[in-house]
Parts: sequence; C-alpha cells; structure tokens
Amino acid sequence: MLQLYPPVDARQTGFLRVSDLHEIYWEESGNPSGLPVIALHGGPGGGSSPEMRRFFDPAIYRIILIDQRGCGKSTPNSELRENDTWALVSDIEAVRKQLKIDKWVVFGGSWGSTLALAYAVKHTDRTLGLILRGIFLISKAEIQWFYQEGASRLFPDAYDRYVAPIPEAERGDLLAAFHARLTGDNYKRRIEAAKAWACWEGETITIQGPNSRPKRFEEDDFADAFARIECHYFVNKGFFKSDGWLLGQIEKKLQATPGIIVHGRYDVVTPLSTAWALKKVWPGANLNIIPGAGHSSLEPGTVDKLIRATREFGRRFS
Ligand code: STX
Repeated sequence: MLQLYPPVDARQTGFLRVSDLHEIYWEESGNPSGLPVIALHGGPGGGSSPEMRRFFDPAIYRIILIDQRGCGKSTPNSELRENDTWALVSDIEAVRKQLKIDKWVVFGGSWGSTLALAYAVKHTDRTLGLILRGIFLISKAEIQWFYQEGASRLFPDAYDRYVAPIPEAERGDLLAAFHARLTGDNYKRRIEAAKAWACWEGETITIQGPNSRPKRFEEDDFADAFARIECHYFVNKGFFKSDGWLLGQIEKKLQATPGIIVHGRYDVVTPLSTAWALKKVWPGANLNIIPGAGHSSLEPGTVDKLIRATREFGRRFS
C-alpha cells in the first residue's frame, strides 16, 4: 500500500483580496515548474492542512492549496456574508490567474469534491482532470441522512452528543435548530452548538468510531467556522438551482474530462450511493470503492488509491 509523501513546506504563501470583506490564504509547494494541481478542502469551512500537500509527488506537481472564504487562515474567520459556492469558484479562478496557471488538475474530498465539480462544470477548459474522494452533492437526501436521521442509527452514541444542545421540541428539524443557534447572538450557545455539530462529523469520519475524533473538531475557532459555514451552505442547498442540477451539468459538460473517484465503502458522512449516481452520469470516470474505509482521506486504503490517482495523472499530463 502506498503512503503519503514526506512532509513538505510551502515555498510561497500569500493572501488574495477577493471582495471588500474577504481575503483568502493561498500557498504553493512542490516543483515550481511541475504539473499544477489545486487541492480543495472539505466542510465547507474545514480549512486546508499541510497534510493535503502529501498526496502529491513534490518533484512532479506544483501544489496549490487555498483556505476557502471564512476559514483556516483566510479572513474574517467564520464570516457568512458574501460566502457561497459561486464566490468560491470565482476565488479559485482568481488564484489561478494570480499564479499564471493555464490549466490544472483539480483535487478535492467531501465538500472539496462538490466544489471541484462546480468549478469543473463552469471552467471545463481549465480543468485537466479531477481526482475526487468522498463524493458529496448537498442533496436533500444526503443532508437528511447525516444531520437528521440515518447516520444516527450507526452512531447512536455520537448522535446523542450531537443533539444534546437542542431541546427535544426542536429536534424535528435539526438543521433549522442548529442554524438558529449558530447565527444567533448568544455567543455561548453558538459555540456550544458549533462544537456539538463539528464533533458529530469528527466522530463519524473513520470506521474506527467516536474515539478516533481528530483533535481540532473541538477547538473553538475551528468548530465555529466549520459549523457555521457548513450549516449556512446546507440551509441554502449548496447555492445550486435544484437538487439534481449539478449532476445534470456534469452529464452535459464533463464527458471528455478524465476523473478518478475514491470512496470508502463504509462512508457514513457521505454514503457511497452519491458516488454511484455520479459514476452513472459520468461513465468515463473511474470509481474506486475502498473496502474497510469511511469518509476520511487518511485511512490507509484511501490514501493508497488517492496516491495511485495522482501518480496516474502525473504520467498522463506531464
Ligand atoms: N461535510 C463533509 C466534509 O466536507 C458534510 C468534511 N468533513 N470533514 C471535513 O470535511 C474536514 C476533514 C475537512 C474537516
């Protein structure tokens, strides 16, 4: 099984002003004249991490990471105004132009896969190919499954902690109940809701169960941005015209775009059925189902297939 490449430092970092309100962090590592790739983080609101560089051979790739609006090192933290899918797509274009990149590989997991697909259908001519993990399309069924009822049956212990800040009477619509608290003016209740929301995702992300929750999900600033931005995007249905809109666009526009999909068989956050539906409208994409893996990008089988994918595109596009 292939493992992550050794840690590399960013060679160059910067902030790009993308609106009156927002500045976004970008960074570059790897080979300055290599094959450009942009890696898109999840959430939305999850922020990038140095680990994301390690899916790419630094001798072959020019690796670009950004922190999407309102999270990571981008400012202001947790800001919801002027924060939507199409603003992020235009930020990606702004970074591409700033770095004088003509075309690039687009890599993303979870919400990063949603954003990568939204970018690719809008800027197909800039997208050499897509490497996607933990496919998520923000449909009503996916939101219902994870934030209301479904995943609750597999993780009843973690689910009790998730719903704890919400009074019984409001549990019939958890998305609305969390949204009210996450955007309300009681800061203590906002942070309490944010941590419960973020920990739910952290505790269900691997097949190891709640004890393997990564540390940062309970940190105030991380949880606040992650929960608020996710909830904002989900109550707005991803800022897509309708539930099936993105799949329809993919079917129309991506038939000539190469794609490699990696998805854990036991992904509870974003169940495999969405990757299956994606594969049906985009038959040229190669779907790799990973036995013994959940949603995380860092489970061994998932890492192995993602690295095989970046190697394959490295050979194909260099
Ligand atoms: N949100 C799924 C998602 O995009 C429903 C996601 N889940 N965890 C993450 O992203 C991070 C690991 C980036 C925090």
